[in-house]
Amino acid sequence: MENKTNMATASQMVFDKSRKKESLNGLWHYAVDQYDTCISQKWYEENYYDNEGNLLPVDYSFDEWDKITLPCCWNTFNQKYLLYEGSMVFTRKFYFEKQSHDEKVFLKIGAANYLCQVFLNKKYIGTHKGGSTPFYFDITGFLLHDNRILIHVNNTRHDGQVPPSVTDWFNYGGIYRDIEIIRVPEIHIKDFKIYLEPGSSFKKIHTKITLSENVDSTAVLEISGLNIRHEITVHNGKGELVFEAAPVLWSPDNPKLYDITVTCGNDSICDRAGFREICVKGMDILLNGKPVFLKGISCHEDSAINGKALSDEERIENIRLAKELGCNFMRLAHYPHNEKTAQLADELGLLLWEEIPVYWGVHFNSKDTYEDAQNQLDELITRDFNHASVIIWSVGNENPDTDDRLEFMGGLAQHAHNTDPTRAVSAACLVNYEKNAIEDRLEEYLDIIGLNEYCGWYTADFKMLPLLFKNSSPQKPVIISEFGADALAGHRGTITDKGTEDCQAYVYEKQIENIRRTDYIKGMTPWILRDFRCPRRTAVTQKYYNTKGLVSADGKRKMAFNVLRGFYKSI
Ligand code: GCB
Repeated sequence: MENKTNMATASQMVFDKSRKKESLNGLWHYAVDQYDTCISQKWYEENYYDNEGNLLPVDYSFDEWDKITLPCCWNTFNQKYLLYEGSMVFTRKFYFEKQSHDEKVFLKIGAANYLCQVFLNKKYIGTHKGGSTPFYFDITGFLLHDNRILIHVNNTRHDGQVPPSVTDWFNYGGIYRDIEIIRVPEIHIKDFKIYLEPGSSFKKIHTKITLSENVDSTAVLEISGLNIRHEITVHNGKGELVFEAAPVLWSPDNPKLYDITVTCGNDSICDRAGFREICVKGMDILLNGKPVFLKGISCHEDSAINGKALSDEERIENIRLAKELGCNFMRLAHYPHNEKTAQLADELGLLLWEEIPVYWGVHFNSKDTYEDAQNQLDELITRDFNHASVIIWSVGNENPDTDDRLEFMGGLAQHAHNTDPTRAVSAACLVNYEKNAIEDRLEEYLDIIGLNEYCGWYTADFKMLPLLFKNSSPQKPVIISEFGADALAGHRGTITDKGTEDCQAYVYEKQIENIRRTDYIKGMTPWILRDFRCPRRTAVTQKYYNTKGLVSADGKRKMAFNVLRGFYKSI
C-alpha cells in the first residue's frame, strides 16, 4: 500500500556530511504487519477514544511490542524472520528540544528496503521507495517535546520496482542504515560539490553551492592544505566558482584528501575530498592523465551475520581483502552500498564502480519504473559526488538488448553524463551469443563497456573465450565486469569437478590467460570477493549461498584468491 503524496526524492536531499546528528538508532518496538493494517487502519493516529471519550479497542500496543535494535535487517536480527517478506512497523519515542528560532530539522534514513512510510506524532510525513539510497524529510513543523515516530517498511518484491522481483541476491528487509535527526539553519547549504575541473591540466578546481532558498548571499570556501580562501557570490540560491589550484592528485597509491570548509550566512559545512581526473581517451582509461588498468573485484553488501547492515569492521575487512588481492578497484554490485564504503575507499585508496539495481528484466517500458531508477541514480550521485574514489556510474547489469531497454538505459546514461561531468558511465553488458562477440547497442551511450562473461562456467567450453575476444572490435575500453565459478571452500577435486576450489582456480587461470593478451581490456572485476546469501542457490554445496566468492562467507580464502592475487601482483 503506497501513499503517493510527499514522495522523498533526490531533490529533497540535504548536504549532511559534517553536520552534527542526533541518532535515533537503537531500541525500537516492532511488529510484523503482514496485511498492512497499520496503514489501512491508521494505527499511527492512535485513536484510543471515541468522541464521547469511550475507550476503543485497538489492534496494537506500540510500547509493549518486542524490541529490535535498528538499523538492522530483520532477516538476520532473528532467525524466525529469515525468509519474511512483507511489512514491519517500527516505533519509538524521543524527546526533542528546539535550540534556536532559526532552525530546520530533517529526518534522515540512510536506507530502508524498499517502500518506507514515515509518521510522526500521528501525522503522515512522507514515503520513499528504493532500497539502497538515503532520504530526508523536513519534520520541523511536526516535532513536539515528546515525540512518537512510526516507520512502516515493506520489502515485497514487485516487477515494476528497481530491482525487479527476481535477482541473484537476497532481498533483506528493514531499516538497515542510520536513522538520524539533523538540525540546520533555516537557510542552509543544501548541496555542495567540489571537483578537479576536467581538462584543466589538473590546475583548476570547480565548486558549486546550492542554498535551500533562492536568496543572494556570499559563501566562503577554504581549503587549508592549499592555502585557499575564496568568496563565492551566491545569486538566487546558487553559487559557482572555478579557480586555479595545485592540489596533490588523489590516486590509490597516494589517496591525498583535503579538508574543506564552506560558510554561508549562519551555516557552515566541512568535507574531506580528493582531487583526481578520470577520463577515457581512445582505448585507454586515464587516471590523472596516465593509463590505468583497473585491477578489481566485485563485491556485494552482504554478511552472514548482519545481512546488508555490515558492521564497520566487516566493511573494512572487505577493503583489506581487496588490497591483499592487489586490487586498485572494486565494483560495488548491484545497488548503492553504504556511503561509508566510499569514505573508506577515499581514505585507503581504492577506485570504485557504483551501480543502481537496474538488473536483468526491469520493466523497461514503464515510465514509473524509469522515474524510480533515475531517482535512485540521482540520490546516489548526490550522495557520493565528492568522493574521489568513485570513478564510474553503472546504469545496470545484464539487460537484454531490446529497444525499450536501449531507451531506458540510454536515458539513464545520458542523465548520468549530464549530472556529472567528472566520471565515466558504464553498464555490465551481456555477450552477443549469436555472434559470440562484444556487441550491444547501449555501447553508444557508455564511456566504458562492462562485459559479463562466464566462459568456463555457464558457457562450459573455454574454446569460446579466445574467439569472443578475437571476434570483437570494441570502440571503447572494456572492463570484464564479471567472470567466475562456484566453489565450496575446502571442497577439492579435479579441474572439471564443478563446485570445487580446483575448478574455480582453473577458471581464473584460463580467464586471466585470455584477458592478459587482449589489448582493449582495461580492467576486470571478477565475480566475486565473498560468498553471499542467495535464495536461488539450493545445491548441497551452496545452501542458499552464491559460492563464487574468492573467500567464503566465514572468511576462508579459496585457491582462486591466490591465482588472482598472483596476476594482480605481476602487473
Ligand atoms: C551474473 C549476475 C550476478 C550473478 C552471477 C552468478 O551474471 O550479474 O548478479 O550473481 O551472474 O553467479 O550467476
